[in-house]
Amino acid sequence: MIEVIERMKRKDPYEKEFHQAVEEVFGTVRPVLERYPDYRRSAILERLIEPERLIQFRITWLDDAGQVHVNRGYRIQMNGAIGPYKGGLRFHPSVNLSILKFLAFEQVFKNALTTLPMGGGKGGSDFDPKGKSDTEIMRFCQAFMMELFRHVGPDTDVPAGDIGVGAREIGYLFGMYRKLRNEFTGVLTGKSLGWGGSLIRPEATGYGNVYFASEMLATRSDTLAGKTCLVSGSGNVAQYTVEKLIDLGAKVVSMSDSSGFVYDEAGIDREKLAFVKRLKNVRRGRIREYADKYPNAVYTEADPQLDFNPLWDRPAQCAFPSATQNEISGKDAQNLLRNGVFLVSEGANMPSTPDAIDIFLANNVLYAPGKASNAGGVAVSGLEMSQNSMRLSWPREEVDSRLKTIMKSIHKTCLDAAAEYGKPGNYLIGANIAGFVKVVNAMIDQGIV
Ligand code: NDP
Ligand code: 2IT
Repeated sequence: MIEVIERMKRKDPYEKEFHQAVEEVFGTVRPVLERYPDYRRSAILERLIEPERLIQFRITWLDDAGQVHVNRGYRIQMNGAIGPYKGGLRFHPSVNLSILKFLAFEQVFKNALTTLPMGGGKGGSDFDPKGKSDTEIMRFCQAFMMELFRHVGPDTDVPAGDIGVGAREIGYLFGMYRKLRNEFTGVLTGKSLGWGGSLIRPEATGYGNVYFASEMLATRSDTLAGKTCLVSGSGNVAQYTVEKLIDLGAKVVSMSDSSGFVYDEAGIDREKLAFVKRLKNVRRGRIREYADKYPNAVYTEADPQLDFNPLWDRPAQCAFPSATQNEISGKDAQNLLRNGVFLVSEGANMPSTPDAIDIFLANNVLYAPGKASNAGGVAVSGLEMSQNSMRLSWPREEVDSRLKTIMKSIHKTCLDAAAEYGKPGNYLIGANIAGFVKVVNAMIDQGIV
């Protein structure tokens, strides 16, 4: 185990996020390796950290002023043992191989937990959508798909959204795929409703995370009603997390973007959330405008000099990080505890640093790792694939009820695996072990490939 990790670090020394994700999973599966010595003979760890296929390509596109730009595009087909590769595309200037490999690695275990037949993949580009016109976004998406189309397909690899990729981008990507292949198939999920999308897909990650948090609270005979909640981010995941928290009677007091955060002590109600949705999804503005519109809210600009985020230093009981990786440091975790937070349910992928996780676990916090709590998004993507294959669409209630059932099942799977391995209540260990065992057994069944 240690040798595998050291070799990985020597080979790709700059892939810090990937190392972090691998160490988090491998740090918890030692008892499984001890129970099944066959896993070692099959070089399972080495195989899990080596992508089955890694595609990197040049994207050349023209801006509105006639200037040509070059970006890097990627698709990582990490592990296909239990189904076609499945996972989002991220468009953000920070995108690099390390970030996409960490996301693809997490996706493998997350998808296994959903109970649906999906392997793990991830992709994206270092393209920055901020400030780009709609036609520039379209041209970029088309240029991206002009290369990606030869590597994906409904039975091969099915991308979806992630940071910077929402319904608009999926539309442009799909249009180019359909043109190049001359076929209308479920090659992408997160499509619009009128042409193959699933009801509840936009809501699924946020709703699913809140369903998961409700399940965790139920183990302590508690509910979300009346709880004060901190939410970070103001994109897809954050918006629908806030929506479901409001539905269940919780009070949400914060949202953020990369420029700063708003703290609204009175609570973000439905009307204020509708404002945020318009601001972010239509006008594509900044969260600071919330405080202009609702002057009782306080806006705090992000300060890169600080080693903590003041958003996590406000009185609350529950926290739902829903922006990006490593957004909760050890110091933030201490602040959360001091402020009364006893539940942290991750909407983002790997938002808590290893130090923060250690602090949560040492203090009996109900801590849900993203690969369990944010799996609702990809789960409903899986349901979108099923509907596309059957050429029909399920009503809203049906998809929502399936999402709830899946989140409950993931919750139970985590608790059962944690208990089986002597760590009752530890969702991190439960999620890692359950996902790992499922994928590894499929790999072993399929031989040395
Ligand atoms: P969006 O692009 O819709 O929203 C992202 C939000 O996070 C924005 O408010 C953005 O602010 C903020 N953000 C992004 N990067 C940073 C950063 N480096 N520092 C501070 N804030 C940042 O993405 P999603 O809501 O889809 O994704 C949010 C998280 O959830 C990601 O970790 C993603 O991997 C994860 N996730 C998403 C799923 C989905 O179905 N969409 C499923 C499961 C997990 P700004 O606009 O200023 O960049
Ligand atoms: O991180 C994730 O699970 C996603 N971005 C959603 C992936 C998907 O295929 O719906």
